[in-house]
Amino acid sequence: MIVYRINSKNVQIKQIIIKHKTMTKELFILRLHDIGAIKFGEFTLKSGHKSPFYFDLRDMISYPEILSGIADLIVDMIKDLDFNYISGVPYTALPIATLVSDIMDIPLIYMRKEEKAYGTKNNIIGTFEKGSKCIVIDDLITTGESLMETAKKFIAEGLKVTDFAVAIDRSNNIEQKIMNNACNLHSLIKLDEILNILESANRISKGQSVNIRKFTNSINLDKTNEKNIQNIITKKLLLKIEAKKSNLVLSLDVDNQKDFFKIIDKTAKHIVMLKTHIDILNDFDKDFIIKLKEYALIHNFMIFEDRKFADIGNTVRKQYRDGIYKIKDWANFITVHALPGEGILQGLFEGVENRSSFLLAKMSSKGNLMNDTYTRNVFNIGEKYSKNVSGYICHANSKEELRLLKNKIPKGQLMLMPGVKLKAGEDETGQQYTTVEDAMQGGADCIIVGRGIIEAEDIEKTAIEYKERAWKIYDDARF
Ligand code: BMP
Repeated sequence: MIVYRINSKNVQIKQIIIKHKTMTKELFILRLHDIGAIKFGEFTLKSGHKSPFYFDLRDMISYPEILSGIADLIVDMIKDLDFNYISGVPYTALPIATLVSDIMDIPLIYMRKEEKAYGTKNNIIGTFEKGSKCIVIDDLITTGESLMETAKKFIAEGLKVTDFAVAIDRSNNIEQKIMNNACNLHSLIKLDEILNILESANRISKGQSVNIRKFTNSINLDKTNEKNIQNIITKKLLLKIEAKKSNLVLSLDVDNQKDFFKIIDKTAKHIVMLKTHIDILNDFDKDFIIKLKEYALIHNFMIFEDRKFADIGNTVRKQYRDGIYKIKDWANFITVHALPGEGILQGLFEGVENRSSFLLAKMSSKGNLMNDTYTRNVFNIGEKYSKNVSGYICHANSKEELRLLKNKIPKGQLMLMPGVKLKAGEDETGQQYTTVEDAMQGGADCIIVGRGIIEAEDIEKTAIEYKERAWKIYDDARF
């Protein structure tokens, strides 16, 4: 069979000859079952769940007609997409990608499995031009995490990854929805189709396929219904997000109480949290806290003091409890730098009930020193102290980069994004702004907005606009 493909970069028409064209999806599945690449029984997954089925496509390479057949089917699926390089995730998908590259006459590159430090160039095998587009092929997708991990490495080497092609998608559509926000996922065969094919061919019974469907549904439910969340303050926040249909955190950085409460009057109904920098206020007094707590109660929002603690445990313990602000007494959440190590969380939360924090994982200020390793270490500390850490403050300049961060966040913890405005840009001291859409499509649970709202001509109308634009994406992305 001959198909034609227009390569947008070189504006040339390529003739692609699919040699075999004898492979169909149905035959592919039956052959995988024949060779034991699809198994039924009881298998323990990495997550600890007991699965009634298991896929392992590694042995496919010993069956040339299956391997070249799947390559043909993938070519058929991706022939109209725009990319300059083809890559496969080692090891299983690499031979498939090699055949696809050969059929389409598009260069192959791949990422080393044993990675070197990012940015040294040598992580990618093959030659390529920076800024070009690469499609990544994988044999199986379950959570999408490993594909996103691969994409991140390609992006770090200067390539664009906008499409993934996978042979078997066992994610029951859940992860596709997640991935689609950052990259397009093209799945050749979904779990449902596999079950239908095997059932029609009497390879599995109706009962077996019902059990498998129940199993995948229960796993997906388990992932999304917050069962993982042990931190009760996080649960409270999530309930308020639902109740108020708002992901909006207002950053109320003004220097006097009059302006402060004037702005709250206009926005309280629309926000899920109010973020303070208490030390900005010139006229702070005890009554301020009493009034603030009343507002929070009446309008059902939480209070979040953006203190950014960053000292040794013994010092932050006092800073949190004492001084004129006595932050522990009124702020549901605080922000904390994990830089000093885990002692900071021990000092802050020892003996403290009903309080939680967000760790700064990737700041919005240009040139900040939080590199990938730092961010990863922050997630590790946060995961260990999840009783007192509700999530992370993360910023990225695009939804793709943000999605990569989101995928690293430990289960049950949230991602809050500052540096958000209706339009992307930068202020005069390097604060970077990303749009509401990018923030939410990148997976933010809440957006933190300050000047975008408090400096607006019509504060209430603007707060509603931020709230509605964010909520629409959050709500649509749910299952
Ligand atoms: P604005 O939307 O006006 O730029 O305000 C953002 C708020 O979020 C500020 O209070 C700032 O201190 C805070 N913030 C941030 O901008 N970037 C970060 O990385 C972390 C923050 O807490």
